[in-house]
Amino acid sequence: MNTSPILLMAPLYPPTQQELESRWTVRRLFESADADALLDELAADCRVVVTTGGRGIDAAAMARLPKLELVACFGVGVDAIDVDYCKAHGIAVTNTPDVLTEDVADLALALLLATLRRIPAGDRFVREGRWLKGSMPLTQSLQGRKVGIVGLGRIGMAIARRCEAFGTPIGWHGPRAKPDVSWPWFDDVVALGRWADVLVAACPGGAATRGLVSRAVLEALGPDGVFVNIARGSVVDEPAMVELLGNGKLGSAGLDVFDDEPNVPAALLTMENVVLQPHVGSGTHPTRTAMGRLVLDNVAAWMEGKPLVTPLP
Ligand code: 8YV
Repeated sequence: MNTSPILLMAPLYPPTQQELESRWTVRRLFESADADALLDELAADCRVVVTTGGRGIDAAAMARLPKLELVACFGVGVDAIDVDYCKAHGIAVTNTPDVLTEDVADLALALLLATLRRIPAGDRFVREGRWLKGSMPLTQSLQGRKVGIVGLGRIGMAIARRCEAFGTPIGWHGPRAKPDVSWPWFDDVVALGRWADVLVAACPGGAATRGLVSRAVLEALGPDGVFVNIARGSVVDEPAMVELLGNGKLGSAGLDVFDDEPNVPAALLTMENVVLQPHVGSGTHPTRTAMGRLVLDNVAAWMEGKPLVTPLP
């Protein structure tokens, strides 16, 4: 049995963390008063790091752990992990694909409908007794609107399937066309923004997609356009988005992710045309349980010298 201590970078879903800590020796970096000292102490024998999609781990920290062999991520997005460093140093990375796809896609549609139909505003309207004095102003509709999806991976596909059920035309952008997908592919995101009435970001984060939903894309989406982001805050030019939402050049937005979480640009907090969520796409008990199971199974596989369950290719 391998007794290598595990470095835990951030708190996990509590039942997952509890099981991790009951099965192996776990050191919590996030509670350590002296992170440098902990890294020094673990340098000689730490072979496994467990982290979250948000926290990740950078090259500087990994360089302090020369025996590192596995980074197990609680989350599908690995943009906060320096994967290039891992590749160069033979460190395996695992993530939690598939198990969160449907919940994240559900939240994308929930945000889309909540934004178009002003559901949080309607809720406030009832609670504050304003209905007793008159009707709520009418809203936009999803019907008859074209949905553009940026990133047609597992989550993007699940969003597209849901949109088909709503009867909306679908277009998409990704790095390359897919022969088995019949929805129109746009090689240019600005062209997709011009075509679409609603744009949903569902692509991975990281350097390759930073600012992909640019000012020009948002301007193309226009004053009646809706932007939904369940991907990463980094994929959109956030300052431009805030400015355009404020001056009416972009209609509205439903946002689950931000560039500097948990900090949200202050201007968004007072906008009526925005629906905000605290990065909860995968935040349901069943999905977090399944994500935790994958993390635990990957760590167990590594500890027992077996093939990893969900390694990055
Ligand atoms: C989580 C996520 O919020 O899977 C991802 O990439 O962004 C989310 O599921 C996060 O990783 C959990 O800490």
